[in-house]
Amino acid sequence: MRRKKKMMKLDDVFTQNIKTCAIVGHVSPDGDAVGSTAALFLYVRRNYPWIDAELYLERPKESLMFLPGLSDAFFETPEESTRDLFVSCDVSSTDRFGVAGNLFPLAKKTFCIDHHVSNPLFADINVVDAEASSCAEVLYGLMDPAKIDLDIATALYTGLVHDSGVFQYSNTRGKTLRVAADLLERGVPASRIIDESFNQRTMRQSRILGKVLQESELYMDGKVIVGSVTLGDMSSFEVTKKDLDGIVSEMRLVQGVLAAVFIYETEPGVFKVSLRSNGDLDVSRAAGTFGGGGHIKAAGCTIQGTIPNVRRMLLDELAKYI
Ligand SMILES: [Mn+2]
Repeated sequence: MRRKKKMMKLDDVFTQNIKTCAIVGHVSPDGDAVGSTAALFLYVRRNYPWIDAELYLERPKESLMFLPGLSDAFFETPEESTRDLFVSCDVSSTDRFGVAGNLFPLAKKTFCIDHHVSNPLFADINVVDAEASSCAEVLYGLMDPAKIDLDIATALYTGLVHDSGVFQYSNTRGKTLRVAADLLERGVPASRIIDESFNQRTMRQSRILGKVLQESELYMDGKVIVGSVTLGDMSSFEVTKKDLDGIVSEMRLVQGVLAAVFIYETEPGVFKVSLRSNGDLDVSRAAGTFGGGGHIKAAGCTIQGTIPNVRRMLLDELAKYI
């Protein structure tokens, strides 16, 4: 007789043997990385009081700093020492840990909670659901519903909202909405989270968005849109790379576009590329060719060169799938 395998829960991992735990999100943390790590951090602190839990993130953008738990987070690289457990949320590979990657090889046990299709299952315990909208959605499934308080619900809801584009991207499934409904019923201030952490832009962010949209160009009979920002642009618009979030999603909305490519310079001659797709085109394949990764419809990579040759390399790669 085959016994039904019991679903793994956080209670199975955070046992009495775990005394120290580092929780880590990905580089340039977005709403899902910040929301899911903050939710897990609070959950561990409040439910496993014998565990010394630490949250490590690169400093999130200001609009996410309202999240409960962040006032106790560390934004700098810790001294190397062993933790009983190292947990990553929303991190697709071991080179994307952000400030506390140095703790990963030293940890006694590692635990990966994620939803990236490209995740190679790098930890001792891996819970990776590529169908989930967000890491927050995966994490919710691991939690005991009775232990989700309003702060934890707020952090989870923020992760859901950001990675699903307020439940509009195609990664939004029935389960995403059922999780959101449950969190809403727990009293999460949903419209405030959506407006203040997702929809609103500073004037500078609006202006750089306008510049990119104004100057972006169509290729391959209008199937690919490409836009870019140099370090020079960033300094003249007085913005940092955190202010460029959401630009590629706006580019994607142009009619007829199958793929949007947004190229921005992070240091002289080094370009981060954000890719978005409409329809079935798999941009994580294109990103993977250049050593990056992500999801089918949202991926990224880093390429060295100049804007014209980075653009050419990406267009040549995308032409193989279009
Ligand atoms: Mn995510």
